Amino acid sequence: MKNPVRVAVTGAAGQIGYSLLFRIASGSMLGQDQPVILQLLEVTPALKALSGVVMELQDGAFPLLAGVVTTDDPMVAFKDADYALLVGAMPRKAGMERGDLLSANGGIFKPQGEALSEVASRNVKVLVVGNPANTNALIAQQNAPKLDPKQFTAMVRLDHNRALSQLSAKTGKPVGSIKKMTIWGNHSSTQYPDLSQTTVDGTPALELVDQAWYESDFIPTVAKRGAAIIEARGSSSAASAASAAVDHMRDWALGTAEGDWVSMGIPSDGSYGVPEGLIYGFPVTVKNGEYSIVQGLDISEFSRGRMDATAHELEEERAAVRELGLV
Ligand code: NAX
Repeated sequence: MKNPVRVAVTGAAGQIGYSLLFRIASGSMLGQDQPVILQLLEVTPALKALSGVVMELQDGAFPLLAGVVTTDDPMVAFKDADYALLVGAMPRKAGMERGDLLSANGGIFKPQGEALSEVASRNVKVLVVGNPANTNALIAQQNAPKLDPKQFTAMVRLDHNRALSQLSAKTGKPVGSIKKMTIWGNHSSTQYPDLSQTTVDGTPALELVDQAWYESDFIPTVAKRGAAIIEARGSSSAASAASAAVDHMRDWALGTAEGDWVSMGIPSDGSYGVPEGLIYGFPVTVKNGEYSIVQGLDISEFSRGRMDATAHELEEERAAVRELGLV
């Protein structure tokens, strides 16, 4: 058995936390030979609810769960953390302008970035789930000068998984037969779920579906799936979001499958003409805990337009948080 690693989770008493913590404790994220110490951060009023979640974690009797810390102090939650999943965020409320939303989230992600910079493991892998995830990741990253910017990522994996399942349903082929799916850009309605490289049982996906379905059905269904779930369930996606977070971290820690790739929101290095520094969804492979952008893909005119539109939205968000002095 390996030595335990420390996994920090923020917003741990929330909906996503309620699924996520149990998946991490069970070994789904880091493997069945990897004990974990959970370091859970919540706002002070939610600590009581969190203590109930901790009782349930204890009652799970997970052999890999080597300890649980609960706190309302980021400096405690992130101390020596090897992995940090930043789930807690300020949701958009009715009538809230984007500037208000970004400013409220700046109040969360700036101090969390600073705390990670000071006390986390020097190799910490950070995943931001809380929305607006890409720009929250940028805020945390820009306030963590002692860490490598590449250590900060945002979650587009739920969109990636939604795209796999939509294509699977359309073609009648299992999800496992689908390779090389990509979500480019922002985790928002401007995201671009790209089938141009995707294969189903080795056949190009775009030979199996028509362009009209791709443009008018597939892309909007994936991009608006979150709203459809709120409409049906009365609350936003939680278990599927937790599952996607587990997938993202597992692949980052343990590597991607040969001959395939996954989508991660990562700092752009300028690849594919994406403005440098934006936290943007790219196709990536992972080896030895390091991700690399898949290079050399042909970008059609259709793809170019979609990729630029979502980049433009992220540039606007970046300009807004710059103006607020958050980055
Ligand atoms: P909940 O409102 O159920 O839980 C959020 C929790 O975060 C609450 O318990 C709250 O007390 C806590 N929190 C707030 N500020 C905090 C702080 N400064 N430090 C620590 N904890 C804090 O939301 P939930 O459904 O769990 O969703 C969490 C976030 O994930 C939201 O921002 C949501 O929009 C986002 N999502 C992101 C997705 C993605 O694909 N990137 C998909 C699912 C989800 O919508």
